[in-house]
Amino acid sequence: MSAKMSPNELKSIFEKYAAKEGDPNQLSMEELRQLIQTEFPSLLKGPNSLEDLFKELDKNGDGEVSFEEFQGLVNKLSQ
Ligand SMILES: [Ca+2]
Ligand SMILES: [Ca+2]
Repeated sequence: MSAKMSPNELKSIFEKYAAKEGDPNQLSMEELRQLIQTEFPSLLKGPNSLEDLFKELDKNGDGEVSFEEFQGLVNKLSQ
């Protein structure tokens, strides 16, 4: 596996955006949008829409993305 980011970098990015609104430990759709557009804009250039990405990351379907769920993004980044 060749993730470009260390777990610490990923964690600090997650916390920066997750704290913007609502639960500071969960990313809402809007927070994820800001995170992706700012940090990983290349993820939205392919066939994936933000909604597809959000649904894919939100494994338990509660409408928010936890840090554990967010780590699924690492797999996409290393593809
Ligand atoms: Ca939040
Ligand atoms: Ca979730």
